[in-house]
Amino acid sequence: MLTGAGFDHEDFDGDGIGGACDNCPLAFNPDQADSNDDGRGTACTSRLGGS
Ligand SMILES: [Ca+2]
Ligand SMILES: [Ca+2]
Repeated sequence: MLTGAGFDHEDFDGDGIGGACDNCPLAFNPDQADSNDDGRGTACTSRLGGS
């Protein structure tokens, strides 16, 4: 989806990625890393105990 820069959206975690584009809106992960490619940031999946 192309809704603009993405930085215009509210950035809940302050990582510079707008919530609409952030793969983990509530965790600071400016690299948007997604180690298991499930569409959710590693910063989120890791804290859920997934391995
Ligand atoms: Ca963010
Ligand atoms: Ca984030």
